Amino acid sequence: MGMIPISRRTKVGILGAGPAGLLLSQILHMEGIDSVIVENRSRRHVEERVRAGVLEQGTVDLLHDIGAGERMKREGLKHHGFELRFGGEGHRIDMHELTGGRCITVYGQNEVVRDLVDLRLAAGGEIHYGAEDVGIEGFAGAAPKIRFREDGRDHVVECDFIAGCDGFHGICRPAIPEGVLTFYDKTYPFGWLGILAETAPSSEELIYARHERGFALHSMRSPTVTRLYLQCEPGESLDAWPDERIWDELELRLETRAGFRLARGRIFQKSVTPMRSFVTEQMQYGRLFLAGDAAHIVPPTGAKGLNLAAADVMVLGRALARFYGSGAQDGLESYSRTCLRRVWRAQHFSWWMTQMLHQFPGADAYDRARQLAELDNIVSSRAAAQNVAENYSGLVLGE
Ligand code: FAS
Ligand code: PHB
Repeated sequence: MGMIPISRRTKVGILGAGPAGLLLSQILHMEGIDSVIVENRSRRHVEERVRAGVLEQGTVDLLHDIGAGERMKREGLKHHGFELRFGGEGHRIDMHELTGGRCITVYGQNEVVRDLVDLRLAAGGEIHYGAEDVGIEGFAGAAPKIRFREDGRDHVVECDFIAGCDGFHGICRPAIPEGVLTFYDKTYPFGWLGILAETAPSSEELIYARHERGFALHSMRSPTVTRLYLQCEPGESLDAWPDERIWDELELRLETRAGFRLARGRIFQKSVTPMRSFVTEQMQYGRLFLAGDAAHIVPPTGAKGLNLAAADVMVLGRALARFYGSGAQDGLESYSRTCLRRVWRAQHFSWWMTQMLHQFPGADAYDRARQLAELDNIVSSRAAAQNVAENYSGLVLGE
């Protein structure tokens, strides 16, 4: 006879120990609400996965509010502006001045994840890493369950709600019955080849460069590690990009008439990210709530992915706290509507930055001249620059 599953009860069952799942678990903990996280990869894999690097003001404030801001305060790089580079010239967008004091902090997503995992485990938080055969059920009614196997044993987590924080390739969104959700999906005819290199950044701030040869982005992780991206074919093979070719191409695309020099160093991480815009409506079904990449994807040109995940779980955490505090369900019922307003704002901004800065196959001379005119407008109109600065540093949307 099969072993009886190990069963346990919690208020909120969370799938995924990425930024969304960990942030939600800590937000709930601060409200005295119990949760369990089930993650199918190892702790090491999730903590070492290199992804986003830019935190909006709102995300930084949230991390401080939930007690996860100490190391970020010490090691994060606070930036008041960034550069748009095109036609061989650089133009600084002074976010701080244009938004009345908002700025961004450069701090790797994997560092945020590390800080949150340490915080959760120190507070006795329950995270099941390496869970196998993860499944969810009962979320259409009032008895949701998460099932998984761990160390050869079956486990069941009985909960009041399930938070689907399991990313774009997770199981929660597909678990919602066919025909219930509406999907908005756009793929781009290019990807980003990203590298981490052991060299001091060649610029204090980020540089977004539009160049005839293709887009390039200069970012960083610390005073000794530079993060760089260049536009490439969507399914590009890393074999086609030996280090020398990467550096030469980045140097060409980041060139300025003043003779910008790009410092080189040992490349210790390389990856190709496909570019996609995707939205799920609604972001909830019964007692299942989707948050972060499980519900939406943006091209990283606007540095919104991680920040949208944080915004979703701030709304969900507040709604669950209201429910457990007073029984009121209004926050839960309006969760999707509240999140989707910000999601669509970030979708537009990310699409707009992407279409303005990348070379599109099939674009003609008119398209290229229009891109340059759009960029010229941003760097010559205060109102246009203000719009970019507000969206990039993160809108404070009244909810
Ligand atoms: P995540 O995908 O981070 O986390 C989901 C978690 O769920 C993962 O740990 C996964 O292992 C787990 N999971 C999946 N299936 C499961 C299952 N069946 N059971 C249990 N757990 C399961 N954003 C930027 O702003 N800038 C960038 O440069 C950038 N680069 C990116 C590069 C890549 C390759 C990718 C994929 C994304 C990138 N993003 C970037 C976006 C990224 O930062 C996401 O927005 C962010 O990770 C969203 O966090 P989560 O919603 O927590 O999803
Ligand atoms: C990063 O540093 O990884 C980064 C910065 C800005 C972006 C995307 C990625 O828009």
